[in-house]
Amino acid sequence: MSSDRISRRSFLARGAALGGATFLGGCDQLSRSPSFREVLSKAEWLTKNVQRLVLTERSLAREYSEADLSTHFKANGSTSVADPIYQAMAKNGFSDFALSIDGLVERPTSLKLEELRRLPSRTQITRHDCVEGWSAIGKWTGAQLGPLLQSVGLKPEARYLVFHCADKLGAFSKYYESIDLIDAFHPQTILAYDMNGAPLSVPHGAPIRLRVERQLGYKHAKYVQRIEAVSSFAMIEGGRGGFWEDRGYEWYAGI
Ligand SMILES: Nc1nc2c(c(=O)[nH]1)N[C@H]1C(S)=C(S)[C@@H](COP(=O)(O)O)O[C@H]1N2
Ligand SMILES: [Mo]
Repeated sequence: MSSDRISRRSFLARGAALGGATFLGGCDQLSRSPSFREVLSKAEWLTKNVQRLVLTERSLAREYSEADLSTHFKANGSTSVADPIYQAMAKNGFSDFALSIDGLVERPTSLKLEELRRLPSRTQITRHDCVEGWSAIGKWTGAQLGPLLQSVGLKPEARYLVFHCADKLGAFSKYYESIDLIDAFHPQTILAYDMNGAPLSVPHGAPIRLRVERQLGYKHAKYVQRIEAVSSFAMIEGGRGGFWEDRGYEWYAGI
């Protein structure tokens, strides 16, 4: 992170020199302007990571109202899990489920669903965009990932979180995904256990799925069993940070 911080500081200094306080204060609005994004994306002195920090660090994905909720929300990718242990847990309403948080953390933790439900939570109505060309608006409630990570304590070497899922997609390997710490600590990044006011159903990823609202659908890992903090995902599965990334999709799938 330190090189990002340094470049961000020099970017901000440059920004201040160019546009002063208005530039910085209007950053969130500007970041939504396509021409502004285009200007930044052409600036040779700005790395891709720094653009992401500056453009999206604090900005929230758009939130909608109850009236905007989709009457049908497609379930996509895996819509069930073959693993018999998972199926037994589903029969018991996931009362035996426990989420593991391990890897580069100070206090490896295992959390029951009821414990997750007692953590600081957030409810948000957002639009889910799938690369396959469909979108749907849903209401999600879940534990905010940031405070949870603070309580387990990330080690200084941690740079990414890997979400290990219970399902296999077709005959292939298990689904997994990863995000960086910018997205991990973003207020809208939650481990969702409710969808549209009811416990998450199996087709939508029960008992918990990730919501990382500024990215495309495939980043929103369903059936999350384990969160692993890592310094690099190069040694995990195909090495590109996700099931679909290993098959050619972008790792950062910004909307
Ligand atoms: N574990 C797991 N997570 C997954 C998938 C999957 O197949 N397995 N599919 C992804 C894709 S491509 C999309 S669009 C969304 C679909 O979420 P939904 O079923 O709630 O619509 O989940 C994502 N997360
Ligand atoms: Mo998707």
